[in-house]
Amino acid sequence: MTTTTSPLRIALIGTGFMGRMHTQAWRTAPRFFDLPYRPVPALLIGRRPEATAEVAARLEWPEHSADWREAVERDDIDVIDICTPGDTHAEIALAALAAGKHVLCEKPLANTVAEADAMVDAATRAAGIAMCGFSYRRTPALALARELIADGRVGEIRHVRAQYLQDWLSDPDAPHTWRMDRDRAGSGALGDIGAHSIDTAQWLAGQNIEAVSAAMRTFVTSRPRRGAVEGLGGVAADPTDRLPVTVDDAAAFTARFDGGALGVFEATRMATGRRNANRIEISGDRGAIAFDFERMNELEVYDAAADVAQGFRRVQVTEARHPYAGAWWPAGHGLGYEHLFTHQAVDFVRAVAGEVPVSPTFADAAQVQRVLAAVEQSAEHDSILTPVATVA
Ligand code: SOE
Repeated sequence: MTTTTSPLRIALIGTGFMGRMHTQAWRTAPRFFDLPYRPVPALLIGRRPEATAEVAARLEWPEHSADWREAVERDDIDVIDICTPGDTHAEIALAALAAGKHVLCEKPLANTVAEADAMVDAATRAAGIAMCGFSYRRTPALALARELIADGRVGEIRHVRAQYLQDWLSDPDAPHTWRMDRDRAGSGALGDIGAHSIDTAQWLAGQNIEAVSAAMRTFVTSRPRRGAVEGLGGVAADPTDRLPVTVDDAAAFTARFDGGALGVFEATRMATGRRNANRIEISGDRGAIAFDFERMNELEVYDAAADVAQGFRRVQVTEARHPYAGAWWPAGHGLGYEHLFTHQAVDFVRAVAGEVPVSPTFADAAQVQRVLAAVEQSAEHDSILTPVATVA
């Protein structure tokens, strides 16, 4: 089979890191995977007309606009791809779903549980599909881990340990961006990267988190206004001209899962030396798996029944039989971060055609949103943390 010529016309909203990443994904997907529709990047939307025109020209979007409503109203657009900060997700998604579009929405789904619930409700009634962009589900090694766990290779799950460690905010003069503004981003490290850990954990374990106990911290409470954009943050304009940081820099919590597992989570953008260490380890009575995105082509697997060569085996997840890997390069040649988004585009197009289930659904993402809210609520109420000094 090859990709059909039936087009699926995409309007993408957002010209930042994720907008560029999704653009690449829509273009690459049909070049490496056989798809039931051919994704066609049709319309790029950005708030700032000049900058949007520049990005559109560079990334070869045939049309661009400053008004996302144009994308929703046009009959020749099939998919609305939302790559904007969280404060706009709900409004755009609700309008897009009401207009019969298919929607792909970046994570976290929304800034509040109420918004997330409204999005789930709209998705339930919509003609189009609605998927949330928890991209790490599309890491071949994690998809393999899920297969192994579903196959019973880990057995009854007892422990989930997840850390998402970055360090791009460890410098107190790293500039202020929308990711440090609660009104725009909802929360900080918790929603930006902790949300990935929560989604991955629930998806791998097949269990939902039902209770948490949390502590959160903002180490740097103001940051200089941004000058040039560079990497995730950028370069400060004037270090003395500072804006308040209204989100967390780090969050840590323990969790109880509804299937009996115990979880320990940490999310921080201040783990010096850790650039993008999205790690998870799951231990069961028959074995365990461990993953670190900084070695994304590998999965560590432990089989408790093996009577020789005990210890974790480091499996290279690059064989043609491994999830997604067969579409790419010869074994051992490996993939990178952008491939997750290509796989996400592939699964989205296949879900539009009904070939695979939508994953994660808006309902899955709303469950993550509930956990985020519970973590914040727990961290706000210090009483949930037992002060060690008070114990007699
Ligand atoms: C920034 O922390 C960020 O780009 C997240 O927003 C992404 O979701 C994550 O995949 C990488 O880091």
